Amino acid sequence: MVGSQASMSPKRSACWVALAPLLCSCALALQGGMLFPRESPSREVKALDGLWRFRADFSENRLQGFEQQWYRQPLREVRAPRGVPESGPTLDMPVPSSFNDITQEARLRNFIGWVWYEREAILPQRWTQDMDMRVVLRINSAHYYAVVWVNGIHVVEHEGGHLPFEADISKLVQSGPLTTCRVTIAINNTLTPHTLPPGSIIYKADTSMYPKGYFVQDINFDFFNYAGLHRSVVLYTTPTTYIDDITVTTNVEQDIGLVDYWISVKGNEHFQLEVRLLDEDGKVVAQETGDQGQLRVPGANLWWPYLMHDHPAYLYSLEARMTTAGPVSDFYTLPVGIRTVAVTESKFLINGKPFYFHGVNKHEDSDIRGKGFDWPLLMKDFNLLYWLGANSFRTSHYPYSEEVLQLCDRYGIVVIDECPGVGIVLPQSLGNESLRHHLEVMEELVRRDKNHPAVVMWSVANEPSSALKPAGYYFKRQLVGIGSLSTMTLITHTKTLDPTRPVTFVTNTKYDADLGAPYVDVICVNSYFSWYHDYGHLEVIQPQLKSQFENWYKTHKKPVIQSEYGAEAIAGFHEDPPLMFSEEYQKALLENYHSVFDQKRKEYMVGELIWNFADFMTNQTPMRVIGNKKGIFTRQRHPKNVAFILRERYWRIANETRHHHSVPRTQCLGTRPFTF
Ligand code: GCB
Repeated sequence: MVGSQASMSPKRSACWVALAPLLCSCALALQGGMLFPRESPSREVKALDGLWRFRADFSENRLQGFEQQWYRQPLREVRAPRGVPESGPTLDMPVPSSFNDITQEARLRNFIGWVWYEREAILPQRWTQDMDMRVVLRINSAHYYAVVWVNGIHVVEHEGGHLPFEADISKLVQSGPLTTCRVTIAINNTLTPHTLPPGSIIYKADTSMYPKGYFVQDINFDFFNYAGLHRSVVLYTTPTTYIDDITVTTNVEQDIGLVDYWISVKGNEHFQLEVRLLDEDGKVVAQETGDQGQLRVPGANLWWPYLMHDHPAYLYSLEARMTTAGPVSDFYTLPVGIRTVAVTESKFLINGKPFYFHGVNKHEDSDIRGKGFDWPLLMKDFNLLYWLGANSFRTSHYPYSEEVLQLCDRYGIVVIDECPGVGIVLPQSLGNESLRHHLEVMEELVRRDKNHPAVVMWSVANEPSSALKPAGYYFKRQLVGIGSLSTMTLITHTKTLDPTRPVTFVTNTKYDADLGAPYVDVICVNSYFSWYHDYGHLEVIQPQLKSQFENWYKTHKKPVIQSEYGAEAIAGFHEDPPLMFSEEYQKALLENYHSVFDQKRKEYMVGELIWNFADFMTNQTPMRVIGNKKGIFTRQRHPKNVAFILRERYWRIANETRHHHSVPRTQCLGTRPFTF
């Protein structure tokens, strides 16, 4: 890669500087909610999916787009001033999708720096004329740093590639006789030691070996750094007085389901709120008024995980109706699952019953689309999870799209919701600057996902260098200096944001060296015996795995999840006796793990999550053959032999642990009315 730097625009650095005091004080309360844009009698949604104009800024400093203000006029009309070379024509780029694998250009696949997306949106007339209407632009995922303009006016910036952000653009679109608006989004995929995930730009200054200005993006995580608009960009409307956020927590007292709710309304202090809870037949089972309260549901149908109950994933609908003295009213409907989560010294409990995670780790990853959201892929994956008898997954190693979590709620797939804290290995990535950003990301994640019954635990990181001295402070749980938010570190902060769910991070540090483990609720351990060490020696797995479990449990007296284990197999490679990379080796490795799991799950082991659900793309390295091949399915979702082993196992475990409860109804999944 040639270029003097991949750095952000001057504007971008200015933005980070401006954020510093705010983040320093850790007064992180985000402004406003982030309710998923849903249609209702008072709200319209318009997705801007499809082809966008796209231009990567290949200029040496990557700043030509800012210097020439590409946002000021339609991208296709940009004419470089005399003497300055054109940065190239625009391409048609699909949204949602990563841009990397769409063209045949190697330099675009590996591009580091700013890329520009642009499209026009046609606005219904009432959106531009009705002054009682808000028009909001929402970007569901732009990886990694994004700057957004509407009709050439800067409206919002956002750091972080996996969580949504919004701008109220009502004033812009209601200020003249407009029927269209032009949305321009500049996105920079550069990762630094303080981004999440972190990375470093390495400049190769030796001109005898590299072209002038050569640099590469170094990363410490094992998946390709796909970039672009990975999820939908939408425009949606609300009334000017509107339901801004809803928080729901649930509990159960005997057979009474308790739904506590808090609703925040913006735009006017004078409003009335009516809240109704409807069952799956549309019958009102509880109602309340006011912006907070408790809905009581006698004989409640609880939300149970898949395979734990005859009618898993029961969802109620919470309908909030806000009215004002004037003509304005707003309606929002939120799916609600009533369930409890608790952790004891050796158990993970859902609705008071022991829950065993038999599931997978996933990635948002597929051919051509990269990390782009895709409904057919998503449905295929859920069908495979059901086929497999998997009841859970971890969103390794970043928050997945909201549609994924909505399907988990609806299908009863339990989720460990992980933030993008992966590859935190350099000491500077455990410093205050990184911590501040990490706290903010957790705040954005909890704000987005707090109401999903499927989400039962937060994971604040994957395999950080938790033996390094600063890790103790970074992950800490206690409040140092009462009353001062600024002293809350990662786990405390997350627990304060959401006191209803356990918090963990996933470790590969030794049990007696891990400085973060004392603060987690559940120990999640990754290990690759007979793969990354003792290669080829399957016979070491059982003794090593036994000591792993015994040491962790003895030290911490907390339930343990095997959060990753696995082996690479290239589909169709066969060897007997088993050799590494053959399907037989993958199978034998798993069987050795399983025999230890079967002993330990009688004690304090509460889950096993295979690495990985499917093969996925990584950076090119001598360790990877066109990506990581530890999938039990190929990247195209074809089963390897081991998928059948796991399927047999998961169904057996499910049948052993299945609970029968008194709710007699049965209903086919997929037949209920389903609104996004
Ligand atoms: C790990 C990481 C995961 C990798 C996996 C592997 O421990 O958490 O991101 O892909 O190992 O296959 O090396």
